[in-house]
This record gives sequence, C-alpha cells and structure tokens, in this order.
Amino acid sequence: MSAVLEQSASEPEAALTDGFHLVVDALMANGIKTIYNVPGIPITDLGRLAQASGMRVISFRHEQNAGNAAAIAGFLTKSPGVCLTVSAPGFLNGLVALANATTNCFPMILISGSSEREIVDLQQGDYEEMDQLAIARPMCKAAYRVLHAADIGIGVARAIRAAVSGRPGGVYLDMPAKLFGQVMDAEAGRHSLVTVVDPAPAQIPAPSAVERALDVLRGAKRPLIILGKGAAYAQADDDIRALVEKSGIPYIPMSMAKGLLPDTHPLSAAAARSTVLSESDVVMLIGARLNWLLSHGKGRQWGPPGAKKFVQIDIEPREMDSNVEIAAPLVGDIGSCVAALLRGMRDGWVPPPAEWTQAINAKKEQNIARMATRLGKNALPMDYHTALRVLRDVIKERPDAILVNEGANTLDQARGVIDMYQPRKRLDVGTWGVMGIGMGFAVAAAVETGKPVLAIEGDSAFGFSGMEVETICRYNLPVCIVVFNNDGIYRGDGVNLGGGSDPATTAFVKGSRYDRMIEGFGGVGVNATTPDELKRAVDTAMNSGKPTLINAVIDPAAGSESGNIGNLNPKSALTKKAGA
Ligand code: OXT
Ligand code: ADP
Ligand code: MG
Repeated sequence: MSAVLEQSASEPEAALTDGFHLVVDALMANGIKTIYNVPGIPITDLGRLAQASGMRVISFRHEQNAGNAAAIAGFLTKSPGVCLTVSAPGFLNGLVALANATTNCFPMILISGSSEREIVDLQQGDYEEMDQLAIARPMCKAAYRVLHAADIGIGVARAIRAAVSGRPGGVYLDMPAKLFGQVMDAEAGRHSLVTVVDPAPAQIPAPSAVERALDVLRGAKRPLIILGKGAAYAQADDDIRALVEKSGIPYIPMSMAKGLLPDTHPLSAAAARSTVLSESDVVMLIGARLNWLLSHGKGRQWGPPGAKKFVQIDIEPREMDSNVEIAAPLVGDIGSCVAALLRGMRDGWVPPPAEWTQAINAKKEQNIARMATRLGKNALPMDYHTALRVLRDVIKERPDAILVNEGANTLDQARGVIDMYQPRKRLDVGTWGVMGIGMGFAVAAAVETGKPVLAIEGDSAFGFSGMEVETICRYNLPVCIVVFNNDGIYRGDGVNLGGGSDPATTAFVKGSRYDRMIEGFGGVGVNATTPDELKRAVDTAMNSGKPTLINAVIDPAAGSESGNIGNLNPKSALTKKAGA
C-alpha cells in the first residue's frame, strides 16, 4: 500500500499523507522490516498499516515479550529491533525489555502511543495517562517525543542512530495519539523522511593505543583473551578467530560469546575457567565488561591484587577503568580494533610459552573428565546432566540451530554442557540474569533468522513468558521448547518453614504438565521422563519445525539454590538452621 492516503472524488487537491503512514514509511526507508507489538489504543491502526505496507508485524500477548523480541532482533541483526505498545500500562510492560536491552547493549526502539502533552502536563486524567517520556528517560540510552507529522522522519532517524551508534542500546520514541492522525501534503511528507547514512560509523582506534596494547600482550607470559557478547554483536567473526589463532592466546567466551569460535577449539580455556582467571598475567577483554559476571576483575578469583594487566577493547571510552586499572585501553569498534591488532602481529609474533598452554590443557582435561562422569550417569528421574547430554547432541548435530536458555540450574548447567559451534547462536539472560526473555527471544530468533530454535527453560523461567506459546503456534514458528520441570525455583522439594499447608515459596504444583499448554493451541506436546523419550521428541520437533513443548521431568532434588551463583544469595540464619 502506498503511503499516500486515498482521496475521495470530491477532493481533487494534492495527495495527502498522515502520521500513521509516515511512521511506517520512515521505518521502511531505513530497512526496518519487522515490528514486534501488542495492539490497542492508539496504535492498532499503525500495526495494521505496517502489515498492509509489507512489514512483518508480530503480535504478542504481553509487551515485555514483544520488547524482548525486539531487543534480541537488534542483537542478531545490528539493526534496531522495533517494539510497538499502547500507552501507560502497555508502555510500562515494554519498559523492562527496553531497560534490559540498554543494560545488555542491544539496539532497540520502543515506540509507544501516549496521551497529548497538554493533558498529561496538567494531569487532567486522560485514558491511560502517564508522563511516559520522563519515565523512560533514565531507563534507556535516549528518549524523544515527536509532536508534528513533519518531524516523524527526523524522530525515527534520531532513534535509529542513537540505538546503533557507539555503544548500542535502547531508545524510547513517544508518539501522542493525535500525531498519527495529523495530515500533511504527501510530497512534503516524502521529503521529510530521512534515510540514515552510516548509522554506526566505524570507530578506528588510535595507532598509539594499538601499539600500547601489542606491547602489553608481547610482554605476557600467561595471556588470556575474554570474548564477550559485544564481540558476538560486532560480527567481526573471521578476524576475531584469526586474532585468537594468530596470537595463540587461550580464550574464554562469556555466555553469549560461546560459538564465536567453536567451543571445541583447542585454544578454548572455558573448561579451565578458574585457572586462567587466577593465573593469567595479561587479560585482553574484547566486548566484555568487568562487571559482576567477572567478579569486577578483582578478588580471590583473580589471583593476587595487582598481579595482572588488562587490555580492553570497547567502543565506550567510559568503560575503561570502571572496576580496575586498564593498562592498555583500546577504544574503537571491535572490527577495526581487532583488524589493527592483527596487522600489528603480522611480522614475527611469538605465541605464549608452551608451559602456559600445557597447564591449561591439564586443567581442561581434569574438568572434562569430571563432566564426562556426570554426563555418563543415566539418572532416573533425570537430573540436569542426563537431560542436557541429549540436548548437547541435538546442537552438535544441528550447529546452526539457535539455543535460547534461561533458569538458574537449567541455565548454568546448560551453558557448561552444551557446546556451541557458530556465532550468535546462544541467547540467554545476559547481564541482569533476567527471567522472562525466553519466548520473546525464541520468537525473534525464528523470525529474524529462519533457523530452528531450541529453548531450554527452567519451569520457573518459562512461566514468565509462557503464554507466548500461543504466539509461536499462531505464526507456526520452528520453536522447540524444553521445560526442565523440577517442580520449582531451583528445586521442587522446598518446605514451608512455618509448617502450614501452603507450599514452600519456591515450590510449584508437583507433576505439572506444561506440554498440555501448547496442545491447546494446536502445537505438539510431549511428556519426557527418560533421555530416550527426550531425544526422540526433540529430534522430531527440530526435523519437522512444528511448534513443540516438551515437559522434561527432572528430579525435584537435583538443583542447587541460585544455580552457580548461590554465593550472591544472602541467607538468613533462620533458614540455615532449618536446613533450607
Ligand atoms: O574452572 P573451574 O574448575 O572453576 O570449573 C568451571 C569451568 O572450568 C567448568 N567448565 C567445564 N568443564 C568441563 N567441560 C566444559 N565444557 C566446561 N565448561 C565450563 O565448569 C565450572 C563452571 O564454569 P562456568 O559455568 O563457566 O563458570 P561459573 O563459575 O559458573 O561462571 C560464573 C558466571 C557468573 C560467569 C556464571 O555462573 C554465569 O554466567 N552465571 C549467570 C547466572 C545467572 O544469570 N543466573 C540467572 C539468575 S538466578 C536468579 O536470579 C533467578 N530468579 C530470580 C529472578 C530473576 N532472575 N529475574 C526476574 C525477573 N525475577 C526473578 C528466578 C525466579 S533464577 C529464577 C528461576 C529459577 O528456577 P527455574 O525453574 O527457572 O530453574 P531451575 O534452577 O533449573 O529450577
Ligand atoms: P558479556 O556479558 O558477554 O561479558 P557485556 O555486555 O558485559 O558482555 O559487554 C559488552 C561490551 O561490548 C559493552 O561494553 C559494549 O560497549 C561493547 N560493544 C558492543 N558492541 C561493540 C562494538 N561493535 N565494538 C566495540 N565494543 C562493543
Ligand atoms: Mg525449576
């Protein structure tokens, strides 16, 4: 459908356009092809028009899931994912995803319909009235409001550039209801559109900074590279692999950087994580922050204070020295920085001493043997390792499938057990460890890539976005969800310390059948109690591409509180005494 409004025969004047059309045209002019939304006042017609204009519009059951879908679409494509919501409550539902996108450095744009400023500012009590712009501002990288149809093109352009340039993040675009109905001359409207030129310009590192980084690396006896999700986002896959291989430096991938190089790569030190963190003398961070996931770069895990030098590649200058001193900051985009380092290594690079790689390999072998023992057990009811062994093989056989993963034990154990082979195939809870990303990520992964998706979900984690199984069935997406059903949060065997008849705070209905949920929407549901049943069901789902939910029955006593991060969980003396 063209952007020009249809004219009635009695209106011979110039063709007109309006705010609805201009928003769609502005997005399409910038190559945005998909909107993730929940319809309602005042944006229902915007979704309809976008669909009529050839965009893909995926409607969700809750805005948080639509927002998570937009965010991960941004991560996968380097182009901002767009989420569209109604005012106040719909906007607030989407805001968690916007804040999470910003925290994780994923580019996304949240467009929300809103009330007119005059009414909001005088607090006159409009339908779903809220000062959305003010509320969004601290939650995202940038927030803008568009009041005139003629400014829609510029507003969308600003949002796109803000989302993807420099450190990527979330952007809020406030669109009051009346904006959509504003009419203007179609020709003038066309001219008001902006196609953003070079939205994320290369940021070339200073040659002196490259030399400094190379000097620090040359002086290392026990160097280590840490690859973060920024490195996965950068899509500089070949050069990153070349850098690791040319330098001969062992690396560990942060969770969403797994697969940037295959996890089976001989230089992967993932299975010797503690050893390399504590014993390395130089650490080069590539698109990874020294936040809680890396114990802020200090403490026992990192060995004696001051014993290490850090090189850090990041597009955000203020990231440097945020937790510890960075001896060689390399500020720029990862593609340019890695290419510059590779050029500097061209002549006469000496790989790290063999004692270092041998020590790492010895530790790896120990941990891999320990893991093999756990994986070799055929526990019934299934424990995490028994079930994950099956899913590890599924991904090995289909390395281009996308793995979505959330939960606590379900997350931590799957991260260790399941090797990834290709970049950007593992999507998970990220920087906040947030539950609820599962179905939004799964939908967008399928929509954006067309690849099969395997979503491995704790039963609690799944509940945060579980209603979207209807969305998955409605769009007939190739998503196989495996719910690790251990009857609860962390474990299913908690007790009510008050002794009453209410269940423990962490326990769910015992023996639930999540598989039956999807059957209600026409998908395939399977209850799997053994590894064989699980394997058969997942293979069938991945081969057929039919929306499937497998209820994997896991021993309620198999998990540990908070998974691998129990150390962060303050414990009351009371619960310790009660043995909870
Ligand atoms: O080197 P050493 O010897 O130390 O060994 C390490 C590795 O070398 C080795 N390793 C290997 N060995 C052999 N082979 C291989 N391949 C291999 N790979 C590694 O293994 C060890 C450990 O390695 P790892 O895992 O790399 O290292 P480690 O030390 O764990 O790494 C540290 C971290 C911090 C980087 C890592 O643990 C990490 O990334 N953690 C992320 C944790 C996280 O984000 N968790 C989610 C949040 S938990 C909690 O908050 C939950 N809530 C509350 C809640 C949340 N989150 N959100 C919202 C909106 N509301 C509430 C809730 C409700 S979780 C949760 C639900 C939980 O219940 P579910 O039912 O969903 O899930 P279940 O628990 O299953 O019941
Ligand atoms: P992880 O959780 O995997 O450790 P983080 O989210 O902590 O990763 O870190 C990602 C980092 O990558 C952020 O500091 C961000 O600024 C940086 N980053 C993202 N994209 C790029 C890019 N194209 N070039 C350089 N740095 C980037
Ligand atoms: Mg559970």
